[in-house]
Amino acid sequence: MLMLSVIIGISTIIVFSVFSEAQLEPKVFVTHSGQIIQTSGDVLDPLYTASTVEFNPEKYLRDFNYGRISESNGQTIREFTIIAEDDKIQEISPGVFYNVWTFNGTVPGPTIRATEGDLVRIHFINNGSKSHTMHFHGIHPAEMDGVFEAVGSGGGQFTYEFEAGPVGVHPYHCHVMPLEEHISHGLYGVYIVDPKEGRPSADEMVMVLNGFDTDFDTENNFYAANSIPFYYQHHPIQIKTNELIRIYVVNMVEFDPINNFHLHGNLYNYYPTGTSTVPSTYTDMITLSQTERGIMEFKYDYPGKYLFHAHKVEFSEKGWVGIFLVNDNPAQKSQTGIDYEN
Ligand SMILES: [Cu+2]
Repeated sequence: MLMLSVIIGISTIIVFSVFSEAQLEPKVFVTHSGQIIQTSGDVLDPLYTASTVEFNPEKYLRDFNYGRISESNGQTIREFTIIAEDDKIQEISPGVFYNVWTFNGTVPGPTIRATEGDLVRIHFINNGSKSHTMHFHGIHPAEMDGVFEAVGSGGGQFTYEFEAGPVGVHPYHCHVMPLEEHISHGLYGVYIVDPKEGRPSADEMVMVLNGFDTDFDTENNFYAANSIPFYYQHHPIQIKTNELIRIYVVNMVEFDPINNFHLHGNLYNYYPTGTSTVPSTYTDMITLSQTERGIMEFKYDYPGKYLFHAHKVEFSEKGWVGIFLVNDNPAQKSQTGIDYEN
């Protein structure tokens, strides 16, 4: 008994002393742009922090935010309040905790959606410990670009206001230097501009391709569609045969020059940036550099389980892989004429 207590006591001291040193030690690294970054060495203990992020990729997938709507002189106004924070912890993979920087508490931030010509007004509040901004891709005045007007930490505010356009799918992200630090920690999201006449009805979803460098060596340790590695492999996305699927896909992976999207058992129409109503290609594989994005449209003829993943195999083996579970849709017969119900 005494022996056991001594062993437990010694191992506790060893484990916890190692643990505390690792937490307290600041780390210096050089970014790809040559900037030198020092981590604070602050103790952000996931077991005791109140700000642990619980992110639900299932909810995020089909969650579109249309803002608070009003009207002025016939123009629709959509207002959003976006709060930046940089002190949250997220369990990226079982047992791997990472300091995420968030817009409205999640990585990615909320999907902002408007129709071309609407007035988009973003009430931005920076509750972080560093300066942050919101830089939207799209067309807007220079002072709304979120680059030269850094919004100060601890409650700084800025109102971004611009007319929604052009039609398509665009990223938004913080644009404070060093950019790769602010982006790789998670300050990004998706901004969709719908055409006035709308698009054909579809089962719509958003996929942000992202990665996490959890050991600060400027290489990603995990990759995902929507932040949690392997999530949609373990929780397949339920869709139906012969139903139009529309995916707004945005690549936000930092550090790696390319990413890609391969779909199994099918091909998709691809609209780069979503700006044209005519697809540029019909394929099962696209390659995207950072912030490249587009709209994918497809239907499945046959029910069953189909993988989708990066065809950069390293990325798929580190988490960027998922499954579509195609359920038979009794309301419609397959184009092949086979009725799967019978
Ligand atoms: Cu920032």
